[in-house]
Amino acid sequence: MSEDHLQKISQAIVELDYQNITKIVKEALDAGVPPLKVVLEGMAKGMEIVGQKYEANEYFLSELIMAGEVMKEGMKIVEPLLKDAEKPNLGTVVIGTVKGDLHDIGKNIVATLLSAAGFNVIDLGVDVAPEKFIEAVEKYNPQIVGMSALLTVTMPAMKDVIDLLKKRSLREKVKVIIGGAAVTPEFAKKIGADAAPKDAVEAVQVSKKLLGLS
Ligand code: B1M
Repeated sequence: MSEDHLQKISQAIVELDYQNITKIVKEALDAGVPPLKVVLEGMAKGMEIVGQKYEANEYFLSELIMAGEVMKEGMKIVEPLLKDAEKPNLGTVVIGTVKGDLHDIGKNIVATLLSAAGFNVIDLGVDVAPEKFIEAVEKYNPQIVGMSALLTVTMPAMKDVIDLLKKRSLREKVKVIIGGAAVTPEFAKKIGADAAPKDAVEAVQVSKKLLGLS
């Protein structure tokens, strides 16, 4: 039953069904499908298929843009449900998508779940220059810096941020987590990040672990 709803959600993303995504997501939630499942096993799955179609030249840039809009529309329904009213204060996370990269759907989900878990999240948005990350670290004094990159060509910007943190003697003060479709634990190790959680759920678990909270 839950599988049918998830399949419908994924299909709505693939078919770029902006008109009906709200209704389909609401139906799934009303039927008791957990909000996180709707995001990770419904909408994100659909986005994966959209990416495959783009690679196969079945979809083009306009379809990528539309798929992003459909997912954002669905997220409007789910996001409030992921955020708890009563939260502990686990610390501050500064997060952003690195310079040159405009993909923010995954980063937003990570930010939402971190916030729901009790972190104070400072979201710098997309296309964030290394200097901006540093300014935010100096201003907000976070325990964690999180970076997202979806393009292989923008992944080196993560190293630029870490190098700048080192140069400004800030690296020891923060933990650094990185993520995005092409990011691997090996890459994280190579550039000197602390961890590369594979998804938003793992990002929360890893963040707590890095701070000795679990
Ligand atoms: Co683009 N795009 N895109 N795109 N896009 C990809 C990434 C691509 C893989 C598609 C493909 O070819 N199969 C490909 C990259 C190839 C590569 O470099 N290896 C690509 C390309 C090429 C491009 C353009 C260059 C296309 C062009 O212009 N010709 C262009 C680049 C623009 C730019 O950034 N400068 C471009 C543009 C776009 C849109 C703007 C149209 C749109 C983004 C809309 C938006 O984000 N607001 C878009 C989309 C939608 C995609 C795909 C289809 C879907 C991405 C997505 O939202 N996934 C994508 C294909 C794919 O990824 N398979 C593709 C759903 C999301 C929930 O997953 O972001 O992976 P994801 O996040 C996950 C995990 O990765 C992880 O947790 C998240 C949730 O569980 N995670 C973290 C992410 N960040 C994390 C941070 C953490 C921890 C975990 O800690 C801090």
